[in-house]
Amino acid sequence: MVSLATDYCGATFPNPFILPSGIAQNIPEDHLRAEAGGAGGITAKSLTPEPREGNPMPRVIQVRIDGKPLGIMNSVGLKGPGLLKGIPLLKDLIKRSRVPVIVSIFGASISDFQILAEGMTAVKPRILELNLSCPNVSSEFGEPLGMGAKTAGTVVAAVKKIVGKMPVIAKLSPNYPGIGEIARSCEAEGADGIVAINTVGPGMVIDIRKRKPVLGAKSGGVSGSIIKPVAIRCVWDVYEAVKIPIIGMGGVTTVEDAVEMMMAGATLVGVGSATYVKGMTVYSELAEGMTQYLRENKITLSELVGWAHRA
Ligand code: RRO
Repeated sequence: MVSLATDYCGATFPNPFILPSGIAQNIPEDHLRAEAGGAGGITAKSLTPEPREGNPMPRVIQVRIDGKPLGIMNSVGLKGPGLLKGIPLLKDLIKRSRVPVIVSIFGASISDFQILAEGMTAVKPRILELNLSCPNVSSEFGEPLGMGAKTAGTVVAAVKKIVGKMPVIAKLSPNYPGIGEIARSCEAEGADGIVAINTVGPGMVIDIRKRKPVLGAKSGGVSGSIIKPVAIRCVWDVYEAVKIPIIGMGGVTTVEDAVEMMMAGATLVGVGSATYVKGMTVYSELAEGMTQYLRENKITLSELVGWAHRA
């Protein structure tokens, strides 16, 4: 019998298709809509130490190329309730969700991550994601934190010291040539998994009638179908570099995309931008399609993971 159940960092996901961080905004309502649509797991929007208003509107736009809707751009700017208000909301989300919840945190400095990690010892998520790669805000050093291998590893080590046995995974950026090297430094400092990739860019779209950029913040992270080849290559590189399991994401819309992502090395597959095009039921659609694919090809999900590396 075909099974889609997937173990990742000690948690069992009923299927490998999960909501990435940042797609759902309000905790818990928006997140639970993904579960209702069939998501096998949910990642909460990255939490920051202080509340944040986010960037000027519009923050999320569709990218059309040759008239076709091939991508999304966002410059949300980490809108969110901050740590104090976020803790009870996340506890409520974990209590109400029937699938594993991954909680995500973002800091602009090592000390921010330490403060957030302290808070997470009260929330007790199954898995803690460190967002080391938001393209829309800069660290105290003026660049996205985690761009360098050394910084990424230092953050992982600092957080692991605080959260003990809680599995910690690092979300990495494609906007740097050495994603494998960064993943390796995270693994060396105790990371239990890698998430690849965050959005590409930042990019920009200009409205030629208004003669100005469309996004309120002018530029933003690019996601959706147009970034899939970059995501596949990054997941490939990470798989070659580390032994810890990978959550692969970036442009997955169809079962074929998901199979490709798993063959590159992903154990779980994040599906985000596709929800803007297909709605939240994209998760159950993918689960049904994957069941059929596995049956027709007489293979298991775990055999798919990294297949292209062994071919
Ligand atoms: O909130 C955002 O603008 C954002 C985040 Br935290 C991120 O990690 N990736 C992204 O594209 N946008």
